[in-house]
Amino acid sequence: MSNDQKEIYTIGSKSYTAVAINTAAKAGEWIKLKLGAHARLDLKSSSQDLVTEVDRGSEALIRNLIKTHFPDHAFLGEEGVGSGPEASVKALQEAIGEDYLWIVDPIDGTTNFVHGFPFFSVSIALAHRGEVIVGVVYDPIHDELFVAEKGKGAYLKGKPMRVSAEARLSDSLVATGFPAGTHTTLPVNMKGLQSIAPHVRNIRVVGSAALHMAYVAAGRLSGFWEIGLNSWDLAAGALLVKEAGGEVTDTMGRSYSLPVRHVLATNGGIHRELQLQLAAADATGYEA
Ligand code: 2AM
Ligand code: CA
Repeated sequence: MSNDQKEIYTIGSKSYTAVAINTAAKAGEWIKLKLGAHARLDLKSSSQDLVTEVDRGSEALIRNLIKTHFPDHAFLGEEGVGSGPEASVKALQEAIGEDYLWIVDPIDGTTNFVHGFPFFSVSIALAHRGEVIVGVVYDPIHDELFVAEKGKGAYLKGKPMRVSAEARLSDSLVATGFPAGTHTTLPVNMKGLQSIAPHVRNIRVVGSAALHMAYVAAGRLSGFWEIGLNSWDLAAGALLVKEAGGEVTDTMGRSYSLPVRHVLATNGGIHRELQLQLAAADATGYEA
C-alpha cells in the first residue's frame, strides 16, 4: 500500500483530545434533546427507567465513537458497571493497568437531568497506564466545554483556565455534593457541612461532581469536596483542576489517583485549611 492510500484510511489519526471533545459535544447535544421529552414522560411512568435509557444511550454513543477511532483502547463507563461501590472499585481495578483507558460518565448529574435542573455534564477522560492525560467535561445546557491535556493546560472556549486566588477559607466559595442512595455518606456529609459552613463565604451544591471540578478549574469555585464518588465522576475534572494550577487530593490530603473516592479539589491556596477542617470534623469519609 502506498503512503497516500494509508493516510486516506487512517481514521485513528485524530488526536485523543479531538476525539474526546467531539464525542463529549455530540453526546451532550443528544442528552439535551432528550431533556424535555423525558421530563414529561417521567411523570407518567418510572422516571428512573427513562433516565437510565438516556444514560445508556449516551454511553453507547460515546463508546461507539471512541471505538471507531481507537478500537484497541479499553473503556470504563458508569453504565457498563453494576451498581454499588464494590462493583465500581472492582471494575476500575481490572481496567487500571490498560495502556489506554477511556473513563466515561455519560451523564454526571442524573438527578438534575430528571428534574430539569439545568446543571449536568458529560465527563470523558483518557488514562495512559493509570494516569489521566486528557480530560473533557461538557455542559450542554450552557454550551461550555472544559478541556485539559496533561502538561498543556486547561481551556474553556480557547482561553486558558486558571484557578481562583483566595488564600483563606473566609474568602472562599466552596462546593460539596450528596451522592444519592448512599445512606452511609449522609451523616458524614452533614458533619462536613456543619463544620465548613461557618468558615467560608458560602457553600454551593450544584449536583454534578464533574461540573464542580470544572468550576474549580475555571476559578468560579475556590474548592470542592465530596465523599463516595467513582472514578468516572472525577477523572476528567481532576486533570482540569491540576492543569488550571489547582490541587487535587483525597480528603486526607494524599495525591489524587484514579481509585480515589473521597475527593478534595481546590485552588491550592485553601487546600490545607479545608483539609484540616474536614479532618477535625471527622468528615473525610475515611476511618479516623
Ligand atoms: P451521577 O449523576 O453520575 O450519579 C452528586 O453529588 C454527584 O454524586 C454526581 O456527580 C453524581 O453522579 C454522584 N452520585 C450520585 N449518586 C451516586 C452514588 N450512588 N454513588 C456514587 N456517586 C453518586
Ligand atoms: Ca452518571
